[in-house]
Amino acid sequence: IDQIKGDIAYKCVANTKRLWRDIHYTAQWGAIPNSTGMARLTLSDDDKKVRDYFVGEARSIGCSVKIDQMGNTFAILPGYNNSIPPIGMGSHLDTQPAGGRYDGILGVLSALEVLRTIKSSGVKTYAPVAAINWTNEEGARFTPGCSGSAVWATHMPISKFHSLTDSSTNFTMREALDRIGYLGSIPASHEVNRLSAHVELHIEQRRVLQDTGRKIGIVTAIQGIRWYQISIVGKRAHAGSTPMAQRADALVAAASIILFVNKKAREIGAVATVGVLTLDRPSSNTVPGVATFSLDLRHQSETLLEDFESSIRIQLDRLRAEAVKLEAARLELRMERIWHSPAVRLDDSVISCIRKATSHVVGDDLTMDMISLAGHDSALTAIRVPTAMIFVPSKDGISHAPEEFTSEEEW
Ligand code: HGY
Ligand code: MN
Ligand code: MN
Ligand code: MN
Repeated sequence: IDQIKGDIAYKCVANTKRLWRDIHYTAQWGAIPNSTGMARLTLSDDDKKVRDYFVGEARSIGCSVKIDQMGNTFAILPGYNNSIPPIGMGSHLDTQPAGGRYDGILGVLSALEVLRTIKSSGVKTYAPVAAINWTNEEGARFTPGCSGSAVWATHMPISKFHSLTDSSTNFTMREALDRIGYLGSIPASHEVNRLSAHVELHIEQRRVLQDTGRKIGIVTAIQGIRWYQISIVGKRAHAGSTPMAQRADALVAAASIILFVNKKAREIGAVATVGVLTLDRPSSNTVPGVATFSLDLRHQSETLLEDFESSIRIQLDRLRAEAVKLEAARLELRMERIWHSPAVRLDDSVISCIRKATSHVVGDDLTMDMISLAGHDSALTAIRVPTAMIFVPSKDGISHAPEEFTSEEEW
């Protein structure tokens, strides 16, 4: 950063016009028609196209490109001393099923723009610098998310993710990677894939910067996330001839858990979301027999999340006990934790680099420290290397929706 502060920063005013063009040019791959929304699910044909664009642009400025077994893609611009692991600037190019044009995408494309700018400024960095696309951050098509960064960080084994199956295509993640040509040979967590540090530029996905009139958020921590799959097996029955007292209605049981979790989250200051709920062969005139739903819990304290999880398990026990009293006497409830992105404090040395650079570029009065309430690949890279994040404002705090917007001025 001293070097960047010293000379690159003066010469390296990124070309935001080119970055803006990249954002809107690449949006063609996965755009939701007649909206600014994106539906570029991981490892889809659209994801392949944007990956190929990223790789092509990186190679055109002299980067070497490495792809590992999770499809994580590292575009590396050599420095003076290439025996040092690269300084990584990463995020993700996959989107939610109805997401926006900036979540993750801005981070990868601005990293590419940094490489282009360093290259065209004629300055050589001491260590190599890499722009990184982490595979499947969103976890919409293959669940859970942050797959690429979790395996890279040795937080979870590759087997956990390669075997995930996409129910709509029946592809495993491994097959989907291979199908689009991004099943690399390098083990993700291998030494050859190491980084010296990781910085991620991301949209804030809240409205604190907007409301306080600041331009840059210096992220000091990321709250913890836990994902669960809850399945309830009751008893399919006729909607007309089954007395209420004899029902083991899986959907009613699910509803009572969802309301319990929502109430508890409000009481303890956590956030809880049920975003997916499916019934087994639903029918208007049949009592639901099987209900399965997702559960996303988040808070800055791992202890509080642990207690929250225990309280839900106790609630499931209560429901089981009540069901025994029902003449139907059958309600199986299962709660499986399928994802854990630990609450992390980010790295002070990387944070101070960002602070130096941002105070130089925008001035201290336009920056502020903040905690990320959204999850990011950086929560995983922080397990393995010094990591920190930079936030830019989100218009009205909207994200994971087509209306997501961040203006060019704010990059
Ligand atoms: O879920 C998250 O917080 C991230 O935006 N995928
Ligand atoms: Mn993101
Ligand atoms: Mn997201
Ligand atoms: Mn009938």
